[in-house]
Amino acid sequence: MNKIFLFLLISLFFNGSLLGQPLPKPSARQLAWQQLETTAFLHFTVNTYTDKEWGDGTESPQIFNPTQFDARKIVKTLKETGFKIAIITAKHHDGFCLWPSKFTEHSVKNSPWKNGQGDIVKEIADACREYGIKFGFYLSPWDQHESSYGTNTYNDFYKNQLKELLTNYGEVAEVWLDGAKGKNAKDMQYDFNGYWQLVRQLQPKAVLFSDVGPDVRWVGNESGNAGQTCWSTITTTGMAPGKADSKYLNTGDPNGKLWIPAETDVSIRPGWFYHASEDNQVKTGKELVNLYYQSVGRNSLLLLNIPPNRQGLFSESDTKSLYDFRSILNETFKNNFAKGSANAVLTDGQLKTNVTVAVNKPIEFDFKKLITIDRALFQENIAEGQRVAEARLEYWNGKTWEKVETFTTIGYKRLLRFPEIKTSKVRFTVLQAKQPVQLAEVGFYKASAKE
Ligand code: FUL
Repeated sequence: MNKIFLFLLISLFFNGSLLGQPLPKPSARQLAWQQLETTAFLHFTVNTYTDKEWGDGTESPQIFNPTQFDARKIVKTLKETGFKIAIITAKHHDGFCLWPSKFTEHSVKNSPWKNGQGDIVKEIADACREYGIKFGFYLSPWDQHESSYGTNTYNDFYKNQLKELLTNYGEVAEVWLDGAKGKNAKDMQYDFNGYWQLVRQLQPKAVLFSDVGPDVRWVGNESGNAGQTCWSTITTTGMAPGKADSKYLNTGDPNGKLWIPAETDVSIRPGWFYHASEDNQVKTGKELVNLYYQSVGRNSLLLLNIPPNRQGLFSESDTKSLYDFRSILNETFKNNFAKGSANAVLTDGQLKTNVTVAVNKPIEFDFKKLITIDRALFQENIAEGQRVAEARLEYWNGKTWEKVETFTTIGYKRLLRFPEIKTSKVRFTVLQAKQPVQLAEVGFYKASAKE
């Protein structure tokens, strides 16, 4: 057999196509993570008591005293408002540990809270298990308290802490590794590969977040805005946590070699930590819904931070916004007009049952009566990679097809918001794609009046 023919045969076998490079695809843990959609961050530490956003490591553990801390109450609220994971700041840049680490005295064990016998991380992890949501933690590599910081020994210290968190608190679904570092921080090389190996070895199901993955990347801003174009693929050559182009992270790269989807972290308040002075700046349910469209609706995930207050509870205003947020979303997405208007696999809620769509071959959705809609949903079967590069939605105005919107990427989920239209049918056309599109889900809705 001639060599070229053999090569073509092998690539056909492995790629299923001769169209080009095989598409990057998510791992099982990435696929499960993407489907969580709304996830919660809990920023809590000595900053809550000093009214700072970044502590400097000199804070006394004596100031940490959340007298009414109630993990079950916090997690119950998250569960009831549709959050699928809670990620707690086990240690922020100030180095104070919310669990009684054996490797430092700078922790809850030297605080008055529960006479030094308490463990915030454990209570959150236990509550997550009780209410059936996933648990994750943030462990800042930058540590302003620990004296070994800036030397190689610090990498061992960090790994020891990581090991405690990975072994003593049950299943961990996400590990959040922040690349942030103050300008005056001592220079040091973090052993990222060593950290990651430990996570893989001790919690193989956990996804690892850092600015540039390996499993999940930063969306490039803290305002809750994924790119209008958002690819789940990037190429990380020359990048590292804290050293990446935020614009590139925001949109991803259609030619990216690795599957590293974007996570949109944003706070319900101006700051990440609780400050009484921001009590009147809590985002409303309606504003949170807008963030949902800008993150989940653009092939990303919403990681919403709700910081516990000094008592150790969510403030009432924050809780109210969470319930409003969920009730608006439930109302908007209750009735899918696509049901019964096309192939049933497009509304069965499953990625793996899908319809293959070729470029420039419209699919029609015939509602058989006039309906009013102002929202649309599209999902690709991302298990086989992200394929749509450009698509168009049109509606029948009684005489001809009129454009609703032309857009770029879909990926796991794309939500469109447009002014109300009355129509009896719409059609969807893929204009550009990397490979034949596996369209998994479609929805047409009339938004809640509360949006
Ligand atoms: C940043 C940190 O510096 C902020 O304090 C916050 O934790 C945010 C989520 O990540 O890099």
